[in-house]
Amino acid sequence: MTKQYKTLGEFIIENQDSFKYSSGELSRLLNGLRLAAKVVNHEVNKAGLVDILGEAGDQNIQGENQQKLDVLANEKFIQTLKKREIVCGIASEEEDDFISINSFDNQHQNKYVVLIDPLDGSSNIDVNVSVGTIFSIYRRVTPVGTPVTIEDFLQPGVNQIAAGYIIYGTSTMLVYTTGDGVNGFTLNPALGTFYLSHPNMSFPENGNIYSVNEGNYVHFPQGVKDYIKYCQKEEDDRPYTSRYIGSLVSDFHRNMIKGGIYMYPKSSVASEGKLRLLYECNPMAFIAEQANGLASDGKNRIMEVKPTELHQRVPFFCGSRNMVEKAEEFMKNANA
Ligand code: AHM
Ligand code: MG
Repeated sequence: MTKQYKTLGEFIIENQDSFKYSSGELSRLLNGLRLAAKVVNHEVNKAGLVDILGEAGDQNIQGENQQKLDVLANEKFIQTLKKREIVCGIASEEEDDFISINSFDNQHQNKYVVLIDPLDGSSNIDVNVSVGTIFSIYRRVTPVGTPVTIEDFLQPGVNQIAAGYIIYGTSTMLVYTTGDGVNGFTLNPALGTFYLSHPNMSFPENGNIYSVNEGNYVHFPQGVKDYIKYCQKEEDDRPYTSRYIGSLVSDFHRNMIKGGIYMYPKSSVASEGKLRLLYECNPMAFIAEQANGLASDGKNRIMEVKPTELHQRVPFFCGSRNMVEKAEEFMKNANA
């Protein structure tokens, strides 16, 4: 007999009581993200047909303009979230400013803000390599009934009530947490249904994979250079394996399953690194911590960094607990 897997829809409903706030609303919000993920997945899967279907800027057969996939993903997520009367504001890596949402009869009653990186690693699309969507959900801090403000978005990661990612890989998966562990769901494309395939995901405490863009080595702080040399040294269980896809979601996902560390340090050419605190690092940090891993800026817990601007960048070290602690130790010792 074939094993019966739980669907994402069933899982969301079954687990909504464990959520301390208005659970029905969060369920509807997660269902909205699930729907948008399926639409974006459909588009990402067609990416290789771009020469046939047309480049961004061309018109397709219906006379509609073709869009770049990251722009399209941005629109799909925003459209889907706007339709549900749950979200009062959205901030996206693709938008300069946050979007305030309110309908005439709603009077700013919605309680949640969503921060999203609609298609992370999108430079990988042209070469048929995995990309992802990253999302993060907070309760607003300004009073219900008033328009959403920047304060609602500039919250530290510890305030997140849910976060997740979708990986458009050899199979498409949605992985998320509401603060009660991490669960992964794989899409059956024939049925359009996500099934619980990876319950209670967890980083091994130790790993043997390090993921960093070593082309930037000369620009890294001394502590990072020292840690990389440590990873490469022939001693104990080392040298470790180097794996870097250049797509945060994919590198993170592999490291969570196999054990490893992902690093995007600051450097002499990028004083805060590259990754965005609000759209990339905080959600991945929440997932990492819920999966027994760690996320740090090299010294401090990522989720305690107080954001000062929407598109703020931050150095990022994330993954298996012992590996992140070891990297921090090297940075502390080198005082860099
Ligand atoms: P993006 O938001 O412009 O796609 O950039 C984020 C991506 C991450 O997914 C990835 O880990 C990193 O940039 C790769 O950067 P680099 O090419 O500098 O190594
Ligand atoms: Mg990104």
